[in-house]
Amino acid sequence: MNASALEDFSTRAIHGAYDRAGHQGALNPPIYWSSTFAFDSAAQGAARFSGEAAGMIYTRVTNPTVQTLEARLAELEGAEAGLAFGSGMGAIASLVWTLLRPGDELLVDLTLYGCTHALANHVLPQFGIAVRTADFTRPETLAEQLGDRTRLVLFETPANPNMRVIDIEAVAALAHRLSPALVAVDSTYCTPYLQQPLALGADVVVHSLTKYINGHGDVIAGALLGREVLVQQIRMQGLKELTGACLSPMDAFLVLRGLKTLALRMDRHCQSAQRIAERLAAHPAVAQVHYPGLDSHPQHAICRRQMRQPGGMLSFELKDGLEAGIRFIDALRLFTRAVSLGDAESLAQHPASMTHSTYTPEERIAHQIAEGLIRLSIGLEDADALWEDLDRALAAGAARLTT
Ligand code: 4LM
Repeated sequence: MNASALEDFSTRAIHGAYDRAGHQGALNPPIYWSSTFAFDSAAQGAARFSGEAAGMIYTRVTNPTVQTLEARLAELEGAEAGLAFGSGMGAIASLVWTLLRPGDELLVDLTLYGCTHALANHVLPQFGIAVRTADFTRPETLAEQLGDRTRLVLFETPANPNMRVIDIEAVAALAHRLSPALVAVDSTYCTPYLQQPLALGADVVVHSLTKYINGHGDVIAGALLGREVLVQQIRMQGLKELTGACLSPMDAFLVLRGLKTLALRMDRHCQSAQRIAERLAAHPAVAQVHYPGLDSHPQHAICRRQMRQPGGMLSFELKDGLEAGIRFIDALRLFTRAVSLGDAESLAQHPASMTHSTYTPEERIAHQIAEGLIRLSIGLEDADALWEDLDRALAAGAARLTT
């Protein structure tokens, strides 16, 4: 959290991987609004296809604006290479379809974003891929789930929506010792500003750029960062042939624009989330607050070690349970009732019936997603105004019970 690291991050987020000299001095990377690119000769086209010559082919594979975003993200994440996608799910699907074959095993944490959970636990088994689940907050329980057939280990930290924090270094070391698996971390909640999984031993980082990295609620996008050879394999199989989930040049431009203010925005999200988490934890109607910046969080020490700050997301449960929670959500005025996260606008949603409705009720119990859990994405509005809204909605949630 020192000042020079912050400055260095912001400088790279604003200037990284873009040379104005090649673009007539344009301050911002131009939007290359073209689906295809001309070859000077048949031989040049063939050489680009075979990989012998660099250069553009077709925007599903690469595009100069998208390439600038990929290179800038790689620089920020400390990766050899990056690959952008049309959504976070596009990135995750391209990763798993490239790496996994029938007979392979995927090991995932208990808690994943609802659609990642559905892909792993409901879809992949239909294609002969065995999916194992473990509680990654207890790395000692992972050993029995890892073996020669484990090809990929995938987890989020902090996990959506219950904010469990996973020790990346411990899990990566164990996975590499006991299996040939690649370790992939979905770092969407953190962005490279708060957490650097590759430096802690992970092989791949995935992001939904839709969230904090774009930050303005106007783009759906994803990315994957890792070693050059792996990224190229996923580009030419997962992205080009399996999912086709490419990012549009306009959306790449918007994400590059959002990236410029990422550090500033994250500082504000984190500061406000910490204040709100503390006030919620002290409120008599609240049973439990899940925020890694609180001393009471079970992985508070790991958060302090692994994250620059504890992030802008939190979730909580009310003493009066689900019905009070629904009344609370309906009473909000400044918070927007919506899924997604990381926008300027504060958002509130009910995971069990919304983002995590892909889990069966039995799975939600087994995977530690409480029916009454409420998730907040703390935006960039004034923190006191946000608290006023929450405080009033908490009173409204409780009031109905007594009448
Ligand atoms: C949400 N999340 O939680 P795209 N990884 C994580 C996520 O939270 C998400 C994705 C990947 C939510 C969306 C509605 C940790 C999404 C998927 O939405 O495909 O960019 O990212 O509210």
